[in-house]
Amino acid sequence: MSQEYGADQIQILEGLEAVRKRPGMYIGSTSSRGLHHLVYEIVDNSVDEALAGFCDNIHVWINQDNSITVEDNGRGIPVGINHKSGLPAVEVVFTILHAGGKFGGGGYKVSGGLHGVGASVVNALSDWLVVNVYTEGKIYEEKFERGHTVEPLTVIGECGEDKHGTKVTFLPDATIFKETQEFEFSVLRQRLREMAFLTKNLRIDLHDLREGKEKDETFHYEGGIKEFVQYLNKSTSPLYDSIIYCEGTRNNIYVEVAFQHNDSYNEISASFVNNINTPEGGTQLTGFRNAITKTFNDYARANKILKDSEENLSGEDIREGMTSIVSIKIEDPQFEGQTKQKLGNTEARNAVESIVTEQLTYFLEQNPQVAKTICEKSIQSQRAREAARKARDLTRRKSALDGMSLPGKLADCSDKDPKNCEIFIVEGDSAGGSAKTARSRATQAILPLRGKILNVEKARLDRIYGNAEIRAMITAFGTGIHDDFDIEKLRYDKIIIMTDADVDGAHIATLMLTFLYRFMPELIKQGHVYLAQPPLYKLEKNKKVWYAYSDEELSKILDDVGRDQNNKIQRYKGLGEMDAEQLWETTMDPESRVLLRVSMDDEDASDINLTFMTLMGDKVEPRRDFILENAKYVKNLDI
Ligand code: TSJ
Repeated sequence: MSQEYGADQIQILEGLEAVRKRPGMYIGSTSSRGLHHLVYEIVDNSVDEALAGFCDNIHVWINQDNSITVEDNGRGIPVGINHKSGLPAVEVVFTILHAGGKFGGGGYKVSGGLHGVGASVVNALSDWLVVNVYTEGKIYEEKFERGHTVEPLTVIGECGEDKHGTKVTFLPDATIFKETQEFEFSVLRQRLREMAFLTKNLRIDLHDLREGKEKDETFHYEGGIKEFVQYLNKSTSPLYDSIIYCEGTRNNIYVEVAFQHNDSYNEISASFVNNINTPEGGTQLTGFRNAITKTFNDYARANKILKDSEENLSGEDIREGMTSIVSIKIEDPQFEGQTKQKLGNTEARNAVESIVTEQLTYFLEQNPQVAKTICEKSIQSQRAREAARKARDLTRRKSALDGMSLPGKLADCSDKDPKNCEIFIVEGDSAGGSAKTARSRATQAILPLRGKILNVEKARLDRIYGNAEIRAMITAFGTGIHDDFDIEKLRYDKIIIMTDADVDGAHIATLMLTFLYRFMPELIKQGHVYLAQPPLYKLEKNKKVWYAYSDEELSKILDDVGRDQNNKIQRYKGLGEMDAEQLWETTMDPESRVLLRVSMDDEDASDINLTFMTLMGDKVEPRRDFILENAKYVKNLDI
């Protein structure tokens, strides 16, 4: 017995050392993303307890010292001795790799992809960690440092018999998370909100206790994913009031879907398995799509909305402008694909398909007005798609015939090696004129665009293809779009969006980014898209000139040169106020300019999808926030 105990101890040490040696293998990375992942790992355990029906409140605190506390009101991690190891079960959870979920058995577990590696990984990557269990009137405590027990499990006090739950506090190890140890409220908020949407009746409270950042937020959605859809559609105009909702259990798979159409032309869909996002979808999504395609076509035929002679509505037509959430809970999820983010269980497809077909058929019969609205919208989409196909075929044939005629407004560069070339997309004809004069002809091309470009979130494909500015960009870049996209054909290494440094400019840049994101996302993913940074101020003093790109920079310069009446300060309201020489010096000259590269990693894609959708609605302010807050811009210093 004691020998066995010793052997287990050695195994424990090896496990935790492995985690510290290769943290990336267990939590993806040691960047900010990995740091936040620690919190999700812990919270997932409490959410499991909620899914099992024993917990309805979770608190998360960001403490003053940047440690994190997570507390739930569940049953408490068992404190009894685990037979195999001779250790208290709670100690096993924190010290043995992959021990999570080994006992207790049954039920749906939040686990898949990177998740579910468990509390021992968080423990191994924490400078220190304290766990408290409240059960049967007693408060238990155990303390760890870098994964090793430093104070064994002991009873440290008493609590009311009614109190029960688990509390974990940990400080991430700064020697592992070298890049940053600082948690971001907004990042935690995003994930915790999602968790609350996906777990009806679970209340999650997030508290920031850090000095100057004190904040509290509660996430509690009795409507669950119905409220999720409402939230995603909040900045659009829904086409009808109801949120269509189906729920049921088949073959031990719990299925929930909710959807609603809005006045945009994009489909927004997110699917989850055991509360884990599956950006690549999988069988559950296939089941959902099959069900709605079949059910709407059957309804439209039966009610003569679609004539016998007319073609079936395609799935795409029905899903145009649809916001949907598919969430299932399954005991043994199988994740497939390169990134293990795609559900493979075929029984999930059958469960979703049959539940949705059954309940949606009933809903449509009960709500003929809503049914008619969706069918008619789908028929319009079908017609627009047909028109778009014709327009697209026409442009394809045209480019094949005349060998791609470049847009008339484009001032192209002379160098034919794309690696050396860049294109400036410039807001307005007058700024475009200055840019054409200023540029370095060999390597810099200029494409001026008139006014605000079309918001592709708000237009159907036929209109998008018909839009002159958008066609100009597509032909100038050379890559084609969507299925035709070929990065090898890219004619410029850098696509630089150059707009005024004001709210309108930021809006135009966002519209441009939206177009690129929807039609040529690879350009962003592969880092070819940049934002130019025109200066905000020009300071002249004693025949010398300084440019400042922010208010802080201006005041720094003023500190240096002194604040007196010899200072001539000009605030640039737009690119048009600069002459060609100034524009070159401050914004275009590769030797002196500052560019921001627009970045997006694959893992972010689904979040960004949701973000775009909520931001491309009718309000201007949130769009601007997108530019300032949500997009990740990497300052590119070596260009
Ligand atoms: F994983 C963890 F240790 F980090 C952690 C676990 C952290 C936090 C904040 C909470 C939890 C947790 C675990 N909350 N609730 C539970 N529940 C159990 O571990 C549990 C309790 C009872 C039984 C049983 O079968 O009686 C089974 C389990 C899994």
